[in-house]
Amino acid sequence: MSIQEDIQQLQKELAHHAYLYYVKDAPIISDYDYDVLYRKLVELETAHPEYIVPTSPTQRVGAKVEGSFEKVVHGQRMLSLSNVFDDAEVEQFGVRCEKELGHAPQYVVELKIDGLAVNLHYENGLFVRAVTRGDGRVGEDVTANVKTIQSIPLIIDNAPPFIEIRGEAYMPHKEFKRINEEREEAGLQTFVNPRNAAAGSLRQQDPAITASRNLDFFAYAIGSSEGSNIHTQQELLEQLEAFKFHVNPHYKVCQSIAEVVEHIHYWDVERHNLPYDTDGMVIKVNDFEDQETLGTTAKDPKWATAFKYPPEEVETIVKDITINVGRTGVLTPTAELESVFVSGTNVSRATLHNEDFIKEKDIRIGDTVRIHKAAEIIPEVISVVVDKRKSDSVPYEMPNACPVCESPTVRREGEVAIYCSNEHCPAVEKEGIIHFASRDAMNIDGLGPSIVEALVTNHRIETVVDLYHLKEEDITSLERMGKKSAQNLLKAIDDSKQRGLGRVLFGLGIRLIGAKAGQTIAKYFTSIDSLMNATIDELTNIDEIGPTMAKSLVEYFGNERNRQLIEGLRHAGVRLEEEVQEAAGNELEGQIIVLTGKLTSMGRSEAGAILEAHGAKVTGSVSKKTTLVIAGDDAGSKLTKAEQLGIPVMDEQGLLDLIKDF
Ligand code: 1X8
Repeated sequence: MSIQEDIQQLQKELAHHAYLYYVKDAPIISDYDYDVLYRKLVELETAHPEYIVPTSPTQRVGAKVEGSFEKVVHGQRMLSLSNVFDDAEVEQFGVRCEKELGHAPQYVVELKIDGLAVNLHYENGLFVRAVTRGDGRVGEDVTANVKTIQSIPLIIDNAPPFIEIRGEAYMPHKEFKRINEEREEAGLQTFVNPRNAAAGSLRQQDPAITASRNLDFFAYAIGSSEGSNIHTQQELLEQLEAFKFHVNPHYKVCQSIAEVVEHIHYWDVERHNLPYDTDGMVIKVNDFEDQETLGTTAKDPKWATAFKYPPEEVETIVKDITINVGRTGVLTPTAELESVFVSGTNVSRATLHNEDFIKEKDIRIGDTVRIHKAAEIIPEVISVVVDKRKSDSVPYEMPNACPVCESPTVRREGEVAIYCSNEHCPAVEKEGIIHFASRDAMNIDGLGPSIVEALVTNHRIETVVDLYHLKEEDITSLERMGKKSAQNLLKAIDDSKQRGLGRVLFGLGIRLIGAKAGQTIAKYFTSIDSLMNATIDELTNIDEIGPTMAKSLVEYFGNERNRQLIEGLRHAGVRLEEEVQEAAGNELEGQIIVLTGKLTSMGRSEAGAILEAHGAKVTGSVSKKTTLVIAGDDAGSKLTKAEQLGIPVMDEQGLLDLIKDF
């Protein structure tokens, strides 16, 4: 096989595995094996960029786009749907269809997904464009962002020359929860519901951000299409499945309007168990000829309608507003509610997020409020029933003092969160220790929140360093802790000393430094000493570390108390280095290299492939992120730029020395 065929084969293979994973939810290879294949394709494409095609699996996340989204006219108008709200209205819809058709039609009933309608354009089977619904006639070009949705095929087989595929882009509950937790922790405004989160994600300038939001897409309609021979909505859904789109499996072909009503009742209950939001059911006349006969009004088709489930909202009373102080020192207000039953469970608390949320809705203690569940799981206050407010009620004010240590609270510029100003706040220390011991950090088995709480309250520990000086009797003196449990816990604490720098960095709870960033930084610097003295510029040299993360690290290590904490850990025997994986490979791991000028012993693309294969990233232009420039003969402006920026430069002999062992 030629290189080009190799590349095409890999592109196809990876697309197929992505389909099995993201659409069928039935992968046949491990994530690891997928990564190996992916990496192989990246290597080959880097060495032979002439064979990179826009539909390659490596091309899902493109570069940042500047400016606003371009307007695009839809090939065929994206219609809205009329609504029905109860069984009688569904039956009336059926009666009208039957009367106008002169016979009782079949119906297809589908879930109505609560996301954003998107129109995908395919030319000769290749994904070329994605457009939002907009006003139905003109939408916005969101191609770069939609392309990051892994379940959308970039190539469809046996497609007509041009086809529009319509469906709903949405955010699954799990992602919504994860993203909001991250945002809350970082002091950022959280998303109100998955729909808003999906909308925000599709309107990003940087597709890498959209990619990190893990949106999904259900296809349910075809717009313009040349030469189609589909006759029913059922066949259409089957065609979409054959094109390898994610089609919602919970549709039903119904023989009568009574069956439609029954299906709607079934999903009224069952929809609360789905991992994404639905806001109703869509009823469509199945046969396209019947659809044609029924026609379309100015706004919406007469052959379809949407049954809207009433939003599940209940009233209850805010008995109190309590404040929790988290690991980062953020004060989070919670409404303590008169317990009520909503969407399947009893609810007695709801997060109020932050000061702005409370102010905007003017939520007060004693108020009657309407609540619902966001993403089917998270209780949320929607609004205050002002009519039921007592005359003596007063607006709620966030505390000026930390409820735990009574230090003043502060609100940082550009953030919605209010913080305790005391770095030693016992609440912060306690949450910090719980985080340090958690699975993705130091993974100290048996050291959960309740034991940490007991150890802190009984003054056995104040900081994570104290963990490593605990004695058996410190633990056995706690309630319900016997000798054996104490020994097990001490052993787990001792074992954690060997976890390595990456986990320590995450465990320290440095703002914005997650588990993955911890590992990346540890691999790059390999010891805490070089990291502690790194400048912002040195830190941002790492591909995945942006300026805000770098600033956070520099601030953290600039703090004398944090330095003491690290010395304490070192003294206790905690390993503050990262294992070097393979002596040779490591030299290139994480490096960002630019090749320039003529090489005599090999081509630039061959050299690039070798460097990439050993963990380096090879890029085309010199920037301050570049870590090394390899300059062959007659190197020009790139070499000059490297010298201006003070980036290390190596000649061809240097390169040969570097790769001689590979
Ligand atoms: C909107 C939606 C439709 C479907 C599912 N979810 C939606 N949000 C479907 O047909 N399965 S159709 C539709 C529309 O036409 N406005």
